Amino acid sequence: MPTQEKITYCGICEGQCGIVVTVEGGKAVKVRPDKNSPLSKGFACPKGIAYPSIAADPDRVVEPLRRLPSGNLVPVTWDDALDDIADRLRTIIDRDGGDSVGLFGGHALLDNYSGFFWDAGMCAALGSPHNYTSSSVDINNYWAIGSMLYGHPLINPIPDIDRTDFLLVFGANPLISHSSMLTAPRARDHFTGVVRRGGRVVVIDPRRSETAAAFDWLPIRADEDVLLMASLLQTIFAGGLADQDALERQTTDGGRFIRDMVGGHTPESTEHRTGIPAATIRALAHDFATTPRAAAYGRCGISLGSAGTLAKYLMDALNIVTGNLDRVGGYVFGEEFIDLQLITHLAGAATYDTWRTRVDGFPEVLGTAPAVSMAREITTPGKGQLKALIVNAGNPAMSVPGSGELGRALQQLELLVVLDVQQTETAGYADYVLPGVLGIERDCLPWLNSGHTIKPFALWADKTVEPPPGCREEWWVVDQICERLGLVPSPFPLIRELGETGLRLTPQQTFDLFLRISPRGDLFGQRPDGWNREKAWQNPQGVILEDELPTDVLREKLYTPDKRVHLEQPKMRDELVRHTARSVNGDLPLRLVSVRELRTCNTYLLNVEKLMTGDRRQRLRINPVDAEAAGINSGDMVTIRSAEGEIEVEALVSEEMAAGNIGLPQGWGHNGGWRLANAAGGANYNLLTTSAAETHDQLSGNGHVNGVDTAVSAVRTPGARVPALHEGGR
Ligand SMILES: Nc1nc2c(c(=O)[nH]1)N[C@H]1C(S)=C(S)[C@@H](COP(=O)(O)OP(=O)(O)OC[C@H]3O[C@@H](n4cnc5c(=O)[nH]c(N)nc54)[C@H](O)[C@@H]3O)O[C@H]1N2
Ligand SMILES: Nc1nc2c(c(=O)[nH]1)N[C@H]1C(S)=C(S)[C@@H](COP(=O)(O)OP(=O)(O)OC[C@H]3O[C@@H](n4cnc5c(=O)[nH]c(N)nc54)[C@H](O)[C@@H]3O)O[C@H]1N2
Ligand code: SF4
Ligand SMILES: [Mo]
Repeated sequence: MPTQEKITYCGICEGQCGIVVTVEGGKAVKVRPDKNSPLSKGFACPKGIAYPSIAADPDRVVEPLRRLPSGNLVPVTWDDALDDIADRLRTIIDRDGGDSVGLFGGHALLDNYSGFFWDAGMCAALGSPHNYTSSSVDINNYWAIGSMLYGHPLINPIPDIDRTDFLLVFGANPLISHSSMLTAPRARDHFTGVVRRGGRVVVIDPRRSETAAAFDWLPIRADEDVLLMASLLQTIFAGGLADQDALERQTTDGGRFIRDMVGGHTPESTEHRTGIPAATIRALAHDFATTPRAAAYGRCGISLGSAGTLAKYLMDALNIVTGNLDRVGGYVFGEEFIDLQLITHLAGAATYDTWRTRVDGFPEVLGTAPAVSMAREITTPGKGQLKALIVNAGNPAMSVPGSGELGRALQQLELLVVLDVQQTETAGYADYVLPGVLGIERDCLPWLNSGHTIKPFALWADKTVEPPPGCREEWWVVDQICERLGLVPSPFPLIRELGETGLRLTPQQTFDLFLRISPRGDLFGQRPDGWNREKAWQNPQGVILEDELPTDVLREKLYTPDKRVHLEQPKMRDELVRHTARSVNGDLPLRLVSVRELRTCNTYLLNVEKLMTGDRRQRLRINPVDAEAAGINSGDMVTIRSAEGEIEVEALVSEEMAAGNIGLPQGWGHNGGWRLANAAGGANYNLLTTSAAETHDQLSGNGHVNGVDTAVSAVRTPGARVPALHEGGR
């Protein structure tokens, strides 16, 4: 077989970097950044470059595995696995109903539209509310606000980063994460571009993150952003700095509700909570409101807090109240390549709070339920108790708050099927581990990112290499199980009905159809310049469709019936009251936040030798003042204690943390079937978080993992230390 170079993009994170894959003997042997990619222009990070090593990982699952009563996993044929899984599901469904079966879709479905929609489709076909995604420990509060304010969950305005003069960043670290819910390939260039043009970037973060260090850092006490935001808004209203014209034009109530809601939250009343002096808050409010082109942007620092929906609401309100919504250099609406907003709207799938979850009464978000409830859905008897679960491209046993409780609950399931490329901690509880494929081994479509990409962008790329012979695409696996159960897996009722007549569309056919009927589509030849799948695949680098995102398009973009933004949200007032009442826990005085690292993605990639070179250990960052108070030095083993549990980790005393806050990388402390990851040591962050419903974001059920109350003390047993990386490794 000749050596070939094939173009695609990397979908490991939202950076969407164009890559060139060298294929030799049917295997990916090298990946390099694609200089000709219109948006990423020759950038890719070490994770994307490591794709061949990820694909060739010696621990990779390459054939279906079944658990024996002895606990060992043994290889089985696909037919045997699928038949047995379907038989066992059939027994459960016949006895307890379709609502006793569920799915969990993880972060690795980001570039995997087929996997994501087939998961959602199986739940819809079963009539099951047990449709869980990692988005519920991530961004479900963004979707909730999309629905409340703009009439559609998938509407998420983004900062017009290339034209703004003031970017206010709440809890995001794009220099490491490569940006999230704002797809800006070469993120660093776009963020630093603001300053190069003479503008300002202020980063609000309890940690002097890589991004905070590159710009103006404003330290805050973790999980108190909503009080800062309320005070910024209060100052803006009280100082007559609100853009009243814009408010009257764009919103239903001219901003009166929010003005009243924040009225009592003067900077003086919140400074003791946020740790930010009132004078600083006033100056920031003034600067933000008087810069003609300004935008506020935030990510996991706020959405993984205890009141993420309120935080996103207040952040959007900052943009709206200052007249920056839908204006050049402000907070603008993206454009999807495939118009999933329209399609989900027409299909009745663009929902929020149309039903509540059984055990916790959380509102559904886009038809999904929160992962923090999963453990209780498994253990709470009654109609709708979760008895069987398929986990697709996620590792909830580590990623979901309250890992300890969830791990115990997963063992109670009658059937757990894990579709992954590795034997993860979740796979450790599974009856079946089925081998999925990697992004370069299937066709990829940035279905989720498309609507918040910095420019309208056409992208859908074919696979570049065949997967190992025993591996199967995730949608195919779900489809095969459904076929055996007589189900058509689609969240779209029309497609389900079509399937029931015998015409089962593949993901490619379904999304080709969606593309062709989208505004950019070819309407089956009626718009000869329009797009279809074939044309997209002929342009695997992607095509910039417009140089800029449009502005002054509010009425076209909104899905609210009156075409105005609904800032009047009484639930927000209740949330602000709830949050304001949160007291500082004297026994657990330090707020714990997560640290994301360049060479891991959430809980995986610690098994890739190439990414584990150098001094890679999990270390707890602690400010010198807090370290001294606890008698801790760098290199000491320390105990972190929360209301939920304790873990032991190594300390790193560093001024990168603002006093009162500690920072720990998540996704360490492995004990699955991945040898190098296990040998990397460390402890699971989410043993400190809880699944208790009342601690999470009430309006979306989104998990609370940032700003958790903790205490740190020196480990009493001297000599304890984390094992070095290669000890006991392969
Ligand atoms: N404490 C704490 N917890 C957090 C976070 C935090 O910051 N702190 N972050 C949260 C966020 S933002 C997220 S998104 C979630 C992530 O939560 P999860 O999605 O549960 O975790 P990941 O580690 O991303 O799991 C991805 C899994 O997919 C597998 N995989 C990778 N590529 C493929 C593929 O192509 N096909 C298949 N089938 N499998 C694949 C990997 O081996 C891995 O097991 O975690 C959340 N949890
Ligand atoms: N290298 C790498 N890239 C990734 C990932 C990865 O694991 N590794 N994961 C991907 C995923 S799934 C996602 S969702 C994105 C996330 O993308 P980002 O949100 O940009 O990444 P985080 O590192 O979670 O950034 C959150 C920041 O908020 C800060 N923070 C924590 N608590 C608070 C708080 O209470 N208030 C404020 N103001 N700040 C706070 C943290 O210190 C951190 O700097 O990254 C993606 N990209
Ligand atoms: S930045 Fe994200 S998309 Fe780009 S190569 Fe790295 S992991 Fe892949
Ligand atoms: Mo995420």
